[in-house]
Amino acid sequence: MNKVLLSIIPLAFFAIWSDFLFGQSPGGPGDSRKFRLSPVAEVSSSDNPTMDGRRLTVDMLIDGKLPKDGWRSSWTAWMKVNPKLTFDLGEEKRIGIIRVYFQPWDRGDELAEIKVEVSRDGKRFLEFNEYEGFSTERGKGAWAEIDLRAVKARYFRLSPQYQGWGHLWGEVEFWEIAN
Ligand SMILES: [Ca+2]
Repeated sequence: MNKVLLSIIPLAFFAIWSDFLFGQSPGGPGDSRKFRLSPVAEVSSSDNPTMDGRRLTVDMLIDGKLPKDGWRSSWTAWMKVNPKLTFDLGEEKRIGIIRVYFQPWDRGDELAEIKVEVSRDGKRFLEFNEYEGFSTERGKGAWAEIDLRAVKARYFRLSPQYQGWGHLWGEVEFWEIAN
């Protein structure tokens, strides 16, 4: 009987943990905003991925799937390159949170900074803010959560800066404020 219980507990723990990790609820407890995931119409990059660029394209950042941990699954990769990524939501939305699924490789604080610019027409971009402090365990995927509070725009440009190897990104989510 004890043996059976012991084998069930780790599975249950994993189920809770993975639900937390891949949960559909950004923000934290006490956040009065309600969110819904916004579709992204199109993504483009100033620089093509530097490795497997034809297979592991920027479109994989908006396919709703997450790469596995480690070297190197289906991560879209820029080695020693800082891309500028432009996301078109298709229409103007009020966005509260952007989440980036990424994996630091050489060092835990490899994703040093992300600059966010916004635009209504896709031509004139306004600098919104710069975000840092995305330190996490090397070789494991993690969500970087960028809190914009509430910004109305159709186009979002993310300019990440690396320190160390470069960038391994798996998904970018735009969470619209629903209330
Ligand atoms: Ca993906």
